[in-house]
Amino acid sequence: MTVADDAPAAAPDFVVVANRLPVDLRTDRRGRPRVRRAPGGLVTALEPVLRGGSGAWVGWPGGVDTAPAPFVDDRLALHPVALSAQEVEEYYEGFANATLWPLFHDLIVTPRYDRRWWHGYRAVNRRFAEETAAVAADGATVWVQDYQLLLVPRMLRELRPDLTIGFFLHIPFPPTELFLQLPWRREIVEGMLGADLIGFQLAGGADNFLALTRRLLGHRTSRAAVRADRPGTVQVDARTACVGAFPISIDTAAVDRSARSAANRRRAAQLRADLGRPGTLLLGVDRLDYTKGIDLRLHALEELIAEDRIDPSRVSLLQLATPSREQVAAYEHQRQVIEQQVSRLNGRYSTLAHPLVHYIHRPVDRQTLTAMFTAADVMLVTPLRDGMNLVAKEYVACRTDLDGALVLSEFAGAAAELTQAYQVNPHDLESIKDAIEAAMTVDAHEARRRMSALRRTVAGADVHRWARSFLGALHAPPAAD
Ligand code: GDG
Repeated sequence: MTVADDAPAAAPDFVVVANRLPVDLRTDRRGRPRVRRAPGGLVTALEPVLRGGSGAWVGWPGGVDTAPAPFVDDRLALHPVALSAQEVEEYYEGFANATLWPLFHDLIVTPRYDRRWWHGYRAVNRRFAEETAAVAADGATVWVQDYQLLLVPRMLRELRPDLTIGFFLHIPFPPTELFLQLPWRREIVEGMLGADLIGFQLAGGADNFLALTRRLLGHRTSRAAVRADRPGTVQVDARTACVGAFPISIDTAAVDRSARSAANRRRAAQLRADLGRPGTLLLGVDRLDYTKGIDLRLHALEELIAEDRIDPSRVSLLQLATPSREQVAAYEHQRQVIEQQVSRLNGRYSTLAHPLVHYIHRPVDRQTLTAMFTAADVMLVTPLRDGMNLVAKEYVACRTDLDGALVLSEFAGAAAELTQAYQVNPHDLESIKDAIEAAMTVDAHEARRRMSALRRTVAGADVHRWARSFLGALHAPPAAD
């Protein structure tokens, strides 16, 4: 569709605020702006709520300096927030992805504390808050997403005290000792406390946040540790903010359906044939990010081969590493490390008929991804730190045949639920090697037992339940301590 389709009508009573709009903006051959829906987990989860009443989404459309006027796409009102090249550098690449991202992932790389970036971050957060304040209906519900927008809840509350404001953090929330490094720690915590409900993936993150509000701001909090079914509370002046754990998930039924289709089975079989029918197909699917531990699994594979525990002529590793944040230096460095490892492994062990590592550094479509999950014998998810990791859940949802084994880092949020996976400590290379070997050699009965249990977990807690439980808690009065 072209962008100027139609303008939003009534003021929305439910507004999602996220760094990105759920669309890609492009220009067609005649230079006209076009939008293409870019469906992600969040859109799927919120679709019923957004379309049920009058819903809107505020976010950056990507690109610099240009943003179309607000428009409606398939009954969803989209409100683009334009960013200049300098704002992208300071707010997005800088403060969000080179300060907060490494700090919240336990300092895997050293965060940079740059005052210029901080000022850019604050200014862009203010723009998001102002746009949202101008859009939302009287008494509307607003759901702010993730670490790019930590200041928005408070800014929005000051502009529009009539709103009900929820905030959800998709990445881990670090322990107090790490968080306190941040020069602007007070403003960030006060920013988050502007929400009525502050949601984390795990109870551990919620507990870290409660401890921080006590220590840094001296707020009174509920003493009990947060459980999934019982949020904690923080007393912010006369107001009570709730703090809870809401582990995100996937649209399990939809993934299961597409995995079962005859077309997907054909694609998966074709994929294995194209890869030379390896005895065992290992798979990694990640954004190319230093938190994901892609280098660790390559290292583990190299040692397993060197120790004669894996026969390189019988195994293939398919590694999809989608380009991500390429302007940030640490990402460029991680790419070099991974690509050197892939070359070394292939140089040493590939034959003309059988490449050991198939490395793809570009995005693939969802159908291809589903076929990869369906075709792979062992899925490798080895992050050093990860808020949840949806790839692990998607793999499980695709294993309708109950085959396949999941190697999963203890430091991924998903490990709390996926206890039947082969769990590893990613800091311990021997533990990764042992788990890969165990997953490759497990007998069929044990493999099916584990996969059935994993599938029950992922079926029982899908993304619709996640959205319902967050929004339910947002509208429930805080429980007494
Ligand atoms: C953050 C948190 C948390 C990947 N490559 C392609 C592609 N993907 C899809 C995957 C999956 C999604 O992207 C990645 O989600 P993850 O959860 O694995 O990781 P992050 O991007 O780091 O997400 C994370 C999440 O937010 C949600 O709260 O779980 O911890 O870091 O769905 O399948 N999809 C397509 N082509 C690709 O090439 N179509």
